[in-house]
Parts: sequence; C-alpha cells; structure tokens
Amino acid sequence: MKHFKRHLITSALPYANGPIHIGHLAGVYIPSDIYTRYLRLRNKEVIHICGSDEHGVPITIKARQEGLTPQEIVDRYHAMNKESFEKFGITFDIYSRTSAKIHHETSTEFFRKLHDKGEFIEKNIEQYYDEEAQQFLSDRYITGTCPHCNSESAYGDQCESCGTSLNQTDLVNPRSSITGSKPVMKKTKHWFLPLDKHESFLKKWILEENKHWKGNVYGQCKSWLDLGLQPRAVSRDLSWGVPIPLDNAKGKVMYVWFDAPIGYISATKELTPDWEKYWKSGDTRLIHFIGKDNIVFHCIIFPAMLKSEGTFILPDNVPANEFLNLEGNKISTSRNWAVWLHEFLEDFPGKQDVLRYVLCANMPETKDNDFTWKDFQSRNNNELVAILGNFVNRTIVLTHKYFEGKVPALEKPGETDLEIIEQIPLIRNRTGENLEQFRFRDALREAMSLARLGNKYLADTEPWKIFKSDPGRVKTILNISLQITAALSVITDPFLPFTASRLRKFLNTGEIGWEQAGEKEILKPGHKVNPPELLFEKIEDDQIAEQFSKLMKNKESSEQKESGAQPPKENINYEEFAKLDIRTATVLKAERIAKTKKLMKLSVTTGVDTRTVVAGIAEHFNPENVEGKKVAILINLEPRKIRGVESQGMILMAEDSAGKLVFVSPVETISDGSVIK
Ligand code: B3M
Ligand code: ZN
Repeated sequence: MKHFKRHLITSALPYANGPIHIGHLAGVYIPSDIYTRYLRLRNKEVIHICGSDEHGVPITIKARQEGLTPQEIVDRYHAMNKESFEKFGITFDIYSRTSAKIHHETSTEFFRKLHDKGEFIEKNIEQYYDEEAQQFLSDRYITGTCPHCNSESAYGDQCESCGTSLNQTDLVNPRSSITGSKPVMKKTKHWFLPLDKHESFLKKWILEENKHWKGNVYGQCKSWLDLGLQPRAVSRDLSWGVPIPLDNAKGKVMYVWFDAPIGYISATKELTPDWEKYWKSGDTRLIHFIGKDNIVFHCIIFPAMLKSEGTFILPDNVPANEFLNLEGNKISTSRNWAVWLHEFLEDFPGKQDVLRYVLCANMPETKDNDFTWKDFQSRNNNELVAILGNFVNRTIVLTHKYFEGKVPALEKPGETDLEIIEQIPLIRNRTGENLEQFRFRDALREAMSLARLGNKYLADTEPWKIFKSDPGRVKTILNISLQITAALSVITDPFLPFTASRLRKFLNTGEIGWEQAGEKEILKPGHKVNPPELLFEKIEDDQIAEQFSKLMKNKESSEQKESGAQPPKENINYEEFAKLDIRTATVLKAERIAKTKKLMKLSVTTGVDTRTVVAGIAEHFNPENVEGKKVAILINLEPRKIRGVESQGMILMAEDSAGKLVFVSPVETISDGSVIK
C-alpha cells in the first residue's frame, strides 16, 4: 500500500434547496465524520471539506415557486443545513458554498484552463425550448413520460421512478415545467467533455488499479465503463450558475455537476493558503464520501476533469453508500417521507448520539437499508441504555460508593481479570481495522463489544456482593471496569462524540489518544472521578407512536397536495345538512351576460317553479351546450342580485384542482323537483 502523509476527506456538497434528512446523514455525513474523527484521534494530518451545492435547476424551480430569488433560497438552506450539521457533531474543517466568490473564481479558472488546453469539444445541438418563457429547457425544466417505465413525471435528465438516466429527447410527450406548454426544438451551442477520450485511462485506473474499492462502487463504475462513455455537456442555457467565461457564451453557465466538485477545491482554498499541498501532492490521500447516486460523477466525470486539468491528484477511494429507506419506503422530499434533522432536534433534544448510533448501526453500506422508529427505540433501550449506559453507571457509582470516587489499585488480578485486560487493545484494534476498511457497522459493533464485555464482567463478578468479604478483589474489578470505561471514551468517540465527551467528564480526564486507549493503566490509581450522571434514558412507546403518526400525517397531506384534493372542511351536524333544499332540475335557456367573461344567465325548471339563476360557467361552456342539461340546484339559497340580475339559487358544480368544471347531474332520468338528500 502507498504511504500517505495526509488525508483530504470530502463529503458530498448537499443541494441548498431543502433541509437535511436521516438518509443524507446515514449515507454520507455520519461515515465521513466517523472516519475523520478516527484519523484525528490517531493524530493524522487530516482536513474534512464540505459546503452547500447552490447551483442547478431544482434551486431555480424552487425559487420560482416561492416567488424568491435563487440566492434567497440558497441563503436560507445553507444556514439551516450548516446548523444541523454542527448540532449533530459533524465536524467539517470548513462548510463553504458554491455561490461564494472564491468558488466562482476557482471554477472559472478551471474551465478556462480546460478550454485553452483544448480539452472540450464545442457542438451546436438541438435542445427543447419554451417559446412562451423564451428559455431553453435543461434537465429538470423538462418533464414527460419515461420511455422505459411509463412514469409520467420523468425529468429531462433522469426518471426517478425507474432510475434510468435519460436524454431530453427520450421523453415521450415532453412538457415545459415552467409554462406546461409543449416545447419546440431549437439550436444552441454547448461545450462537452469528451469522456470517450478518457475511457482507456479510466478503465485502467478503476478496473485494474482500484479493485479494492467497495463492491457497489466498483460494480457501478464497471457497468458505466462497459457501456462505453460519451461526450458529456458541461454547459447549460441558464442564468443561475457560474457563467461560461468565453466570449461567445452569453446566457450560458456551467452544468452544476461541472462546478460542484470543484467546490471541494475552492473550499480548501478558502480554508488554507496551503491548499495545494492537499490537492497537488502525491502523498495526500483524497477520499470522497458520497451516496450511490453520485458515483458516476466522482469516479468517472470529476477524475476525467482533474486528469484533463493535469495538476491535481485523483481520489484514492470513494466509499459510497447505498440508500437508507424509512419504514420500508424510499425517502422522498416531495412526499415528505423523511425524518428531518431540524425536527428530530426539536422532538428529541440532546439525543443526537442516539440517532448517530442507530444510523451507523443501520448504515446502507453494501445494500439499501431501512430505518424504523421501532428499531430506533429498541437500539436505544436495549443497547445504549442497557449495555453502555448501565455499565458506565454501575462502574462509577460503585467507585464512589466504595472508594470515595478514587481509582482503586489493581490488586493481584486473577486469570479471568487478565483475560479481560488483554481484550481491551484487541477490541480497539479491531474497531480501527474495520474503520480503515470503511466497515462502519462492524466497527461500531466491535466498539460496543467492549461495553458488553464490561457489563458481563460486572454481572459475573458481582462486586456489590463481595465488598464486605473481599474488598481487595473489588478494587481489582473496579480498576479494570474503570480502565474499560476510559477505553470506551476513546473508541466510541468517532461514533458517539457527545457521549464520549461526557465519559471524559465523568472520568475527569482530558482527551485520551487512540494509542493510549490500549495501554494497561489509562487511569492511574488514586485518580479522582466525578459523580456520574445518566448517560442515556429510555425511550417510551408513546414517543415512538407519536413519530410514526407524524410520518403518516405528513404522508396524507402530501398525497392530498399531489392529487390536488382540498383538505376536508370541519364537520357539520345533520340539522345543518337538512336545511339545504337541493333538487333535480333542467336548464331551459342559457345566455351569456353581456360585458362579463364568466357569467351566464340560466332559466331553470325546478319542478316547483321556473326561476333564474346566475352561474359562473361562461368560460367553460357554450350556452347551447347547457340548454337541456339535467342539473342539481340548491333552491333555498337567499336570492342575490348579480350584475343587475336576481339569482334565485345555486347550480351544483364539481371543480378539480386544475380548474376543470362539470355539472353535478343525476345519471338516470328522474322528474324535476326530486329531492336530493
Ligand atoms: N449536490 C448531489 C446530491 O446532493 C450533489 C452532490 C455534489 S458533490 C460535488 O445528491
Ligand atoms: Zn422510468
């Protein structure tokens, strides 16, 4: 293996168009944070880079929907996401953003260099254009039917239903998401990165030299490479993004996936004047933490960009994760099927480590995995409370009870005691080895096995029963238990940083290094420890039920939004309903009311009488199509003058969310004046 002097860790830059949820955390930021914290504990030179990805079409669409500018949208979510990460103890050395000046400069320079070196090809291509909005439609501005799965909401670049990546011309029945109109084809010029030119290099580099990458990552790269690579457009006709720095490129910006990964470089520049040491020396180990949907960009496209530029290092590893599902369903922002970090913090204040623990234990390392609230509760109650919390609490309480809070001496340890002591460095080592292989779940299991071991040791030796008869033995048992607690404060630190820091507080110690965690007497006899506090508390059934019903409620309201159905009105009682006198009737005559767009004057025979009704239907129907219609009419509505015409009743109509209007009329013939009840 190559010898590296320093580590450059990057975490995918989340789009600043929405908050962060548990899927992001489990897929990217928990593993990258654990890994970085581990390296720091081992005194390695390391920086961890992240920031907001603030360009791209979805941000402009969201801005348009909310009547705000894209900058206002990204300002909001950048601040919000930065805070969520901080509160969850995700320790970036910098959390920058791609709307920053330094990023625009860096990506501009990068683009220009590739252009000047002749690394791009320029092409005039046909693209969909919205004539009403006078705008080219790229990526998510165009929707249509997926040719593979017939989903009607596929985007110009991808179908989210079946995951296929698409070209906009693949879409059946394309529509503009701006105006809903049918787009036309128009010529436009774009710059392309000729990935095909880099294919043989990429094949050798990935398929031969990086066989050690995770199976899911290697597999995805291989299938891309086997399919053969094509030139990829790196510019877009858009106004939001980094402008293409060329004369003949007005109204064009870089494709978001071109500038976003350069964001790692700009953020490093912002962090340190020494940035080139990280990005340009062969003894730096670059590792990208990402989710599986970003694999092609980090393993194929960005490396091709870096290679074309010529002075940068390439990633040594890209330990991408698969997806985390929620209660058996795919996490979805638009359907509000997610657990949002800012909401979790409100509902479970101070329980960040519990979530970190559960997300690490269920990390989708090799395949998609599921988060359930039941599992959250049981891991908290049965593992964190019952094992880790219980062990630490008993150890410290007993130390205070028997030895005034002072670490007792290790007196004449027996064979079983020595075996326990030997286990400490072994467990630490196995935890570290798993982390180095990006096996976070196994690493956590190992770390917890030390707490299990301690818990069992106390249960087997029962020091509380033998203190009177054999205080010397109790000293040994508690010395060892305290050493285990001290080791736990180190090896749980990458996973549970808040808990580890509380452990250090209980133990009255400063930071203990990874190396020290395997030493014999981490805590010296006579060292005074603090009185304990509760480390974890039980989570009750009703808290879990509440979370579950919150999810269900979110789902229902977003389904209503999707179908366009309005939420139900408040209940009324039967008496209130019975007051309505609704009858079947026939429209005899219909005419438009002059000088109005919407109104029509109807003459209706109700079985009781013939009366005049004014209805707002003139935009939807022609009078001749209304005459003779069987309708339902509310006849005891107070008469009202509308545009000089007295309206005596109300014709019942149904209207959908798109504004389509139809008469509510009996399907079978029935005489006029029949009561509807
Ligand atoms: N913003 C995609 C995502 O959040 C993208 C990552 C950029 S990393 C350079 O999935
Ligand atoms: Zn599809």
